[in-house]
Amino acid sequence: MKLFVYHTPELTPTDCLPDCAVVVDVLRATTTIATALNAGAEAVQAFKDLDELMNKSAAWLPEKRLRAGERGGQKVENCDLGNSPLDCTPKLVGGKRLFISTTNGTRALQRVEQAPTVITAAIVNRQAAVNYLLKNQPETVWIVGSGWEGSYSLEDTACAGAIAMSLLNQSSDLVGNDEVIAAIALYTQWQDNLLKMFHQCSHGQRLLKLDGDEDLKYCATIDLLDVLPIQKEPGVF
Ligand code: 3SL
Repeated sequence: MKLFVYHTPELTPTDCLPDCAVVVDVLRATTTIATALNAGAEAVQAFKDLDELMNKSAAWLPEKRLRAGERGGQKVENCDLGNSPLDCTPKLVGGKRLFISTTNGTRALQRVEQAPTVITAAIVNRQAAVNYLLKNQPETVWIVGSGWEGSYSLEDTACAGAIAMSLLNQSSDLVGNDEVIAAIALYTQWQDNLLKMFHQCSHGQRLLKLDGDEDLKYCATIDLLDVLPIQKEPGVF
């Protein structure tokens, strides 16, 4: 396995794709996706574009769908939900398809959706992602952080480091770019206090201003969920 970390979707090569892409948006899209599937959602379907989300989801019975829309950290008008993973309870999402569009996470998903395998990871399901990679041994793996509107997000790279560190314990021969080593160094520095990191990083601060304290706590809980979102068709997990 050769592992590459890219801090943002914009930094990924444009002339190739990996055998497996791991998309990370710790705050909060990939945490929400894992939580919704763990709570029994029938599927999660991700859209970069809100109008497309509205059009596609209109074909579903209202009682079988939920529309989750977030822009700038806030719920989009006319959607049932924003992007808080804590809203994804079994009672609310069980048996339903979650149609979701977020500022950065769903854009990152779209960037790599043509890769043969696409999975999503966050701190809450880090071990499930590691287990999948160890079991399936894809030749090339990209971990792609979602960032914020094209710029770097500390928490996504820390999650990439959490995954890479666990993989590196099994094989010393997997480093594909220097970002892997940097991500591991970042995670090593903060692993005992991810919540403190989330309180300091720019998107964490943005969410705190929007009363996101409980979301940050939840998103910082390592290996909470044994669930792995795997793309079944472009955008659908
Ligand atoms: O940018 C995104 O995709 C979101 O996860 C941002 S937020 O955490 O919902 O504000």
